[in-house]
Amino acid sequence: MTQIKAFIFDMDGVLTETNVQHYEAWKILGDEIGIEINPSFNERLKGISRMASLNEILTFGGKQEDYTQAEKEQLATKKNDNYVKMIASMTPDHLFEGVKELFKQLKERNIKIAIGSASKNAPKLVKYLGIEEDIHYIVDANEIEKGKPAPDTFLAAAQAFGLKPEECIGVEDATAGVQAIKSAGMFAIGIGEPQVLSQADTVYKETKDINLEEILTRDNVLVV
Ligand code: B16
Ligand code: MG
Repeated sequence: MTQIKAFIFDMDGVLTETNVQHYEAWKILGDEIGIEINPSFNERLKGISRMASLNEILTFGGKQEDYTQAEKEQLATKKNDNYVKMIASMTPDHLFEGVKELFKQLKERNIKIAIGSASKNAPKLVKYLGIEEDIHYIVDANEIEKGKPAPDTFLAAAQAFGLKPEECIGVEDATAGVQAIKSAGMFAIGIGEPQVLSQADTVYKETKDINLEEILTRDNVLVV
């Protein structure tokens, strides 16, 4: 029996939705470099880093060899500048339903709360969403060498709290993210469709559906 001491939440698709803005910003960049992306292709970009997303787009357009690393950095910065402008209008109203209540339940149980997002803009989003005071630790995506599906993002949060992976639960909406949680050796809560997130230990359709009692009383995760 392991006592759960921390929850590590992904941001996009778990606490709020920034997928629309990411897509819009990539679409603008794609149009500029002659690669037309569509919503179905965009699904591949969920949960992966900015540079990994750009590489996916370039490969999709058959232009993976056309740019130097320095040029790619410039393209990624251009996309990010647009994205940052787009999310600047976000407010606490954009926080998904049920998140505040879940945070409250976790706090009552002295369970720490971390953000384990692939986004380098996570601190900005935490501020816009008005949840700064609820979050004990934000993983700095700039410091993560191997992004999701590698376990590093989730392990960084556990390490910051001085906890073992089995004392942490990760929450993710992307397959790459669920893979990251599982390879970190943590219990994985998926948000979305069970068929898509088949590697997760349990899946809820939306964040508001998470039943903390149900999770913490499972045989493999028991709060004592
Ligand atoms: P940035 P998450 C991810 O957020 C997004 O799902 C993904 O589309 C994006 O490329 C990535 O953050 C990096 O974001 O460009 O802001 O650093 O789901 O890991 O919270
Ligand atoms: Mg996500």
